[in-house]
Amino acid sequence: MTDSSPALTVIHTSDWHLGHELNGHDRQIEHDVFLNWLLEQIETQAAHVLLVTGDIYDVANPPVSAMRRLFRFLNAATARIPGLQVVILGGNHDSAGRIDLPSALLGDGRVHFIGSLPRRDGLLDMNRVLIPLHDCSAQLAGWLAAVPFCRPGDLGIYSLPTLYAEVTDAGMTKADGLPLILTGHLHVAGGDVSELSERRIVVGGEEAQAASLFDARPAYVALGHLHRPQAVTAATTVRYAGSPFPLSSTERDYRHSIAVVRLKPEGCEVDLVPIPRPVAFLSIGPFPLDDAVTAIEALQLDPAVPIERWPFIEIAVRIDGPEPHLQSRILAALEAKPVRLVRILSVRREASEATLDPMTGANLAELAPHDVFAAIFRRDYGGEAPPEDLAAAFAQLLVEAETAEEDR
Ligand SMILES: [Mn+2]
Repeated sequence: MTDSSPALTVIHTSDWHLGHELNGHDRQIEHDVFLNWLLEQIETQAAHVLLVTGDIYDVANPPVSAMRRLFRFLNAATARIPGLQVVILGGNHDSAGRIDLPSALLGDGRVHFIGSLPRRDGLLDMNRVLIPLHDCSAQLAGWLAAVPFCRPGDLGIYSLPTLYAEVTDAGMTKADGLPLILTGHLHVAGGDVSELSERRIVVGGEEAQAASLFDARPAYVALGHLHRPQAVTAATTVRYAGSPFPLSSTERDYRHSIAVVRLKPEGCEVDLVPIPRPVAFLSIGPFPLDDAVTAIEALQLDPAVPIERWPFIEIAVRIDGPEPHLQSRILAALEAKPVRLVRILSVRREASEATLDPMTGANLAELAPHDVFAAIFRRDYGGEAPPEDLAAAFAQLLVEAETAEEDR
């Protein structure tokens, strides 16, 4: 075949976290700017498919405003772009059942919600996992294998490797020479994890999956979960689309983008299109307290900007000992400034990553359950890390506790 016009153009985006709040500040303006921009991109890139790989909402029980925002966007997108197909997958922040819910209304239409792994009698329901994709002349032009985030209890007789092997086999058979897109919401080794906003995922005691889950046959593997847009080294093109904007201060330097994936007979081409950022993310320090206060006072900011667009700010203060007035002095300096505080970090002069003991960490919100478990084990029993079976039991318990909390 010599025709190099794309058979299919797919916009891959992820981790929208609709309903997100950053230290109590809402992100609705940023979501609106992103969704309006995305609508234009779908049109200008002449996309046939919009794919969102999980964490569409920030929490399992999202506010009505977040659900309304999604439904209005889908309505506008499908009305404005004739023939557009949309696939939305469940992530670990989402309630699988809540994501699945609209599919009862939508049936085999253009919008697909896959919150939980489609199953029938314990086995994968390939009729629902595999979604046909059509080009602008409504010709079948490819297939998409919809695999949402899988909790250990969702896998049944499968492991992730056997699940992906079976889905890839069935997808390749169905595709019969047309390109296959494989999807997932999981942490694949080699991906870059942000410190704060991606919850740890543990499957069978394993923190991250190997990129060998994906072989060379799919034309493109679309992943969600990590918020930094990035490629994963694997046998085929594997990408995290990343989130539309920073969801924690550790993500403020990411170059957020959407991936425009053009599938051609000879392979796939990916263009990253940077997402405009309507709200700036500032950071000061780490400085000694006096210098941090001076730096805040020196900020030149436009007072006419509406409050919902005020920049976010993180302040890092270097400390030698107790600083009882740290918080109040920083807050006082910020008072007259049109900025929204995300967090104040106290950085000890001597602190380094290697010597940081999770049990004496200053901030409870930043402790990971595994590290606390390992530290308590070391304290009480000395020396080594917890034995494998105990670690696996703890991992299982943690997943159950988190799942129970989310599904409430
Ligand atoms: Mn996630």
